[in-house]
Amino acid sequence: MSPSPNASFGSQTADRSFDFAITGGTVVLPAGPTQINVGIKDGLIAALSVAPIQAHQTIDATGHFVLPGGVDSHCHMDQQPWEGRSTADDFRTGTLSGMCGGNTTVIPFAMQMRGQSMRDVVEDYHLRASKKAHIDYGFHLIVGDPTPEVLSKELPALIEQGCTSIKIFLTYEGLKLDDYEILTVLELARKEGALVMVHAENEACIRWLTDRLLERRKTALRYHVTAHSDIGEREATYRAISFSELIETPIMIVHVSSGLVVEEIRRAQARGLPIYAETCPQYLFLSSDDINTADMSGAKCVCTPPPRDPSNQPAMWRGVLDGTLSIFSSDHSPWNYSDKIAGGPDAPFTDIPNGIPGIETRLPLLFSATQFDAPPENRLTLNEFVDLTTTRPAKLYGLYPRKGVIALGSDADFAIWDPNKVVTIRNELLHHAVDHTPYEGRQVRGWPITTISRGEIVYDKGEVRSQAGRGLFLPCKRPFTPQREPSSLLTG
Ligand code: DUC
Ligand code: ZN
Ligand code: ZN
Repeated sequence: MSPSPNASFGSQTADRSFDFAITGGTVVLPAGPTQINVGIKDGLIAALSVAPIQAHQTIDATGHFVLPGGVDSHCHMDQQPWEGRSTADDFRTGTLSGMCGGNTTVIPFAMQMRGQSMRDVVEDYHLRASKKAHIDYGFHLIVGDPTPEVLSKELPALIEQGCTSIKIFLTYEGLKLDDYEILTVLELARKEGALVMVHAENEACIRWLTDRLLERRKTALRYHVTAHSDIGEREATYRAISFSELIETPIMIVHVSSGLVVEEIRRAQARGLPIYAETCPQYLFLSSDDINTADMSGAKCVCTPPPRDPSNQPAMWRGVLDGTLSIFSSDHSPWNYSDKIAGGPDAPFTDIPNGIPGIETRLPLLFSATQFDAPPENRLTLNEFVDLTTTRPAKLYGLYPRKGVIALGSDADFAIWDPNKVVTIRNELLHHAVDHTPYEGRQVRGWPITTISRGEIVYDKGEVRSQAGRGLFLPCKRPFTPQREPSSLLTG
């Protein structure tokens, strides 16, 4: 396989049985990268053939890699204001940015706070997303108030309608659930075959550390990392694992940031527990050094949990390479820098909104690192790259095989990569509405130059060809078999 530049469009007239063909590329099939042509009809993959394919329109992908369109299963857009401040991306700019970064599917969150009806919240998100999304989307449900009505009526109905994953928080005033509430949500997920995603940080550890740091006037940005200790993250992870074990239902620990937590998850998985885990670019490509700046620019890298000390990174990479961490998503949280530093240069770390943008840079950062930059023993095959970023998220959130794979009958969603394109990441290249990227100035090799969604070229070499509102809501299947019997602790 020796890639050469310039995929180009052409048209053929002989046999018009396919709407569209992708020819000449190295196509990443589940069985491995294969020199094969792809035929598309009615938005679906209709042929995979070494023989030539005739179609109305052909894209020549010679020298390029043809990957399934990325599935970013953790991103925030159009979320309601948080503590009086709003994020920059709505569904229009958030999905546009994802699409230009090689994704064809996103799963953002519909967030319920205390006192809100989950059903009303989701209806509102549907309204906004359906008018603005460029690519297809599902919703995870953030459950901030698991009342009996929500647990017995609203959630079962929403799961039936295709919102089959639930995020819960073990920290944050207004969102965090107590231990009893967590158990009731897990119980519901078991009954319904849904997956619970856990934001695992210990609230009391954060509050105690924050209070003591502020008493000592330790207010600089770097104390954000101290306040959100990895010990507190590990405790909450262990608690969530224990609850999952007690209720006997799988969970997903999201945005794992530290080697301590990876170890805890590995131990649980070694005991045979169905514990899944996700990490994100900020825990592999940023560190606490990026927050510890003399000026406020470190606020660009403040997120929760925070990027850890650089000495932590080898353990994170080990977790990716040995499969303990099975999903790599962006956790795109699009705060503007201007909002992050609105409190002025002396604002304490507690004043900085948590979260960083990254939906468009997620895939190129990992591609470059794992195909070229890492030492050979730390590289991933193309299939492993696709699994982490695309196939496993589609499987675990009930979208496979419609999404996440190049196979007959799947949606014709592709990202065509130029593996030799060298890009210096600059915020002005990106399509989000955020005023910065934490990866400004970083050079990567390999870039998704063309995105195809349901057989439509929506982005090609810098040109946006899609319309806001073309994205479809994706009802997700239940990822697990519903268990009508309660946990064996009650039936044994
Ligand atoms: N949790 C997330 O999932 N994203 C951003 C911030 C947070 O706390
Ligand atoms: Zn979270
Ligand atoms: Zn998030």
